Formats: sequence, structure tokens, C-alpha cells
Amino acid sequence: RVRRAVCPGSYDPVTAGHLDVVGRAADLYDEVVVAVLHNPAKAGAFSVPERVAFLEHAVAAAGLRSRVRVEAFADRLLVDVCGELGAEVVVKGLRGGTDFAYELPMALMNRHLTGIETVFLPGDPALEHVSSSLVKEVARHGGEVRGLVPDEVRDALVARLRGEH
Ligand code: COD
Repeated sequence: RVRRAVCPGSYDPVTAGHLDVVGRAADLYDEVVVAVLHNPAKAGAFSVPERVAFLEHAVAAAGLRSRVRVEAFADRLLVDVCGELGAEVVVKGLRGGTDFAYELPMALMNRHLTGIETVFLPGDPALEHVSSSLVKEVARHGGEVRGLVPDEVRDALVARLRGEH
């Protein structure tokens, strides 16, 4: 039996924090699907195809392509995506108390809906401060985000957000 996990998120854009969690999930499960779940009501900095391309590039660069694939799902329930993929578990990273307060009700709701469990991996403390939204804010104001996101994401952020106040 193939043990398949889903790592869901907005990934707008992918960060070193996301990649740490995805890589560790790939050590624990046979297959990992990185699910880009797009909320059409929320205009992101990057389009879904751009987010997927950044993720695919990063997954390949990390040597994870044989066990990790990236897929986009617009406006769908995570539990339905998991059912369709035949995934038995959701894997998420936790950056401390605030993440936990946000993640716990979602984990419980998802289990209520279909019985799927969520496994939380403690975030790498060195990446505790790394989130898509803070990285975008720093880049928008001209701060350096190298090392917090893949290089091509950094270049795209600089090109896209610089001067946008
Ligand atoms: N260290 C560790 N973990 C991290 C880090 C870091 N530095 N950065 C991010 N993460 C983890 C987060 O814990 C998060 O779980 C995950 O990476 C993805 O983060 P984001 O910000 O890209 O994604 P979110 O939080 O916007 O994603 C929310 C979902 C899309 C998963 C959620 O809204 C969802 O499931 N939507 C689908 C609709 C649905 O089913 N709704 C009902 C839910 S009960």
C-alpha cells in the first residue's frame, strides 16, 4: 500500500519554511502531493500557474521529484482533494502558538468531515519567522529576502513588488 500525504497551502509564494516541511513529509511517506489551494476571492501576488512553477522548480532542485508532485485545486475542500488523491493524511508545519490556534480547528473540521488525520511537524526554529506574507512585505519595501525563498522566487518578488506601496 502506497502511503500518500498531502501538504496543502496557498504557497503565494513558496518559502524555505514550506520546503522544509515538504521535504520532511517526503521522508515520512511514500508520496507527497503539494496541493496549491487557491481561494478565488483572495487575489494573490502570484497566479496559480506561477506558484506551481516555483514549487516544481524547488522540488526538482531539492531532488524530491520522484516522490513529490505539485497540483493546483481551485476553490475545493481540502478533504475532497484528499479523497480524490487517495491520501491518508494531511501534513502541516507549525510555527508555534499562533499557527496552532489557526490550524487546530481546521484539523478538527477536516477530521469531522471525512475522518482524515492531520500530522503536524514542528517548524525548523531557524525558519520560525518565514511566511509568504512577511516575505512579500519585506520585498515590497526593498528588504533582502535571499535565503528565505528560492532564488527565482526572490528575483520574481523584486521584479513584481518593488515600488508597489
Ligand atoms: N515553518 C513551518 N511551517 C510553515 C512555515 C514555516 N516557516 N511556513 C509555512 N508553513 C506551513 C503552515 O503551517 C501551513 O500549514 C502551510 O505551510 C501552508 O502555508 P500557507 O500560508 O501557504 O497556506 P495557508 O495557511 O494559506 O493554507 C490554508 C489552506 C489552503 C490549507 C486552507 O485554507 C484550506 O484547506 N483551504 C481549502 C478549503 C477548505 O477545505 N476549507 C475548510 C478547512 S477546515
